[in-house]
Amino acid sequence: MMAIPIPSRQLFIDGNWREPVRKTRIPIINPATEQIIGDIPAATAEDVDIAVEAARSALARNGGREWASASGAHRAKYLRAIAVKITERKSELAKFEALDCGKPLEEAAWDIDDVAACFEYNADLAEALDGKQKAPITLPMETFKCHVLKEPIGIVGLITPWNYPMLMATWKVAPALAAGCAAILKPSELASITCLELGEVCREVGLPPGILNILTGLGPAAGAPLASHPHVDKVAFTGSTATGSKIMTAAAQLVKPITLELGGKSPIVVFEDVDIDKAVEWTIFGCFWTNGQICSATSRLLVHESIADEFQDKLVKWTKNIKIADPLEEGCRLGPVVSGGQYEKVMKCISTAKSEGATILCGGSRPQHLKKGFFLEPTVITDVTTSMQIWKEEVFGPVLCVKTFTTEEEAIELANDTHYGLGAAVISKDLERCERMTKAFQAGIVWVNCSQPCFCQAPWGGKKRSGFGRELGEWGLENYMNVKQVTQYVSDEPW
Ligand code: TXE
Repeated sequence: MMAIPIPSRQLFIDGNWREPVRKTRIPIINPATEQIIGDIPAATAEDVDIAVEAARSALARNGGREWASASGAHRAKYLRAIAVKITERKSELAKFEALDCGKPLEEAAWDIDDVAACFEYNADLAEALDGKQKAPITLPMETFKCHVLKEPIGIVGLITPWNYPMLMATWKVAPALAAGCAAILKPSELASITCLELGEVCREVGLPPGILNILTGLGPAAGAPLASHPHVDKVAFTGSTATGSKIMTAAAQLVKPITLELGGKSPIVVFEDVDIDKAVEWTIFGCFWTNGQICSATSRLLVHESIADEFQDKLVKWTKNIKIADPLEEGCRLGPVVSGGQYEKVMKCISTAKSEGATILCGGSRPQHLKKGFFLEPTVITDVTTSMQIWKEEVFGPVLCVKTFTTEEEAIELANDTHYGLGAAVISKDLERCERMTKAFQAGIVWVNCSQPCFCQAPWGGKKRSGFGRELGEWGLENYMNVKQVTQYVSDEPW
């Protein structure tokens, strides 16, 4: 495949490209080759101040009529134009994504489709918002009339991770803009190329300057000052639980609303009545898709003991057949993990599991045929106990741990034996049982007879240490709006 040049961009502030105040840049490393393929600007607190000022001016222009208090239909036009441009550039953006974070090109192309669909969907929501304003509320006294106004929250800081770089940014940017907010996006320093291209798309469609600003850079240097900025009215974050906790601490100082989408250690429970082939397929997809780097990956398999041997044999056989290759290579199903640091982290999780007494059924090493790049084999681990780190902690790599169960009650107990609560899956032909499991799972998302499908119409988010708040669907838009109660005294009689 032909090499494609990575555009050299600056920070996107006030509708234009602007060099960071400290003029420093961060290299982009292709995780499949370990080569430097470009660089991104490194923003610091000074750039955050400039971007926040641009956002404030943008919201104040023409008394707010240009954006925040314009109609939803007006804002929707920009969102639709962004979706069109992204679709036009789909194959190039997908390649950037594959080069930057190592996901197979085919998966990256699905992501770009989802990005465009999410902008379109939020355009629909923005239009519908106009008809929902001034919704009357029935009061018990006729002397008063009451209605509700939905207003944009203001300036929002959006801090996003590297596993779905453009899509995770879009989950936040699209509803924030639909609601009428001005946004400052801080993508992950490990994968920022497509987020910067979103800036170029916004410039091309003529989005009013300052409505979306994009600051690439390191977490503590660029993300932290954004989260704690007094003029940033809300922060939405997706990333690790440790960083989410820091953001919550900073937000607490200013009583700033936040939404957090954090890590997970989601279970997939497979009962004895399943079609084993299909269940193995969902198990593999649920854990190894996007190289296992998904917050909702169903990385703890609970399989009924009566089918465990047959299930495990197939699982191992099929896992060994997964094609590991450069993400741009035809037929690649598993690329490298995102960085050297992530590679070390995953390898350490595997060696700790071994030292704690678990058994590696397959994988656990670097694939022999790939000498460069942060590649690791998809790994299945058994003989796992509930006190082991591999059972408890998020690995964020292609690593599945397996345990058996005998009763439904035991399955529920094991499934919920985690301080996370993002996703959970159940595979069974007994739909009543699936319904019982659905209610029992302590998770924000439940998959029945599947794992991982995600639609921009349906709410996404977790409980426990996986965070709080919901993205996507109408819930995603609500994240970026305040509800204002308006009560009017309408009687001529004295009160
Ligand atoms: O995450 P961070 P990292 C998990 C996964 C992974 C681990 C570390 O287990 O191995 O996190 O990955 C920004 N103030 N997930 O280090 O630090 C950072 O620049 C403000 C799960 O990449 O959480 C980036 O933009 N911002 C996850 C974003 O936070 C800060 C996806 C996420 O980075 C900051 C990614 C600070 N002090 C990793 N420090 C998921 N749930 O999908 C960092 N950042």
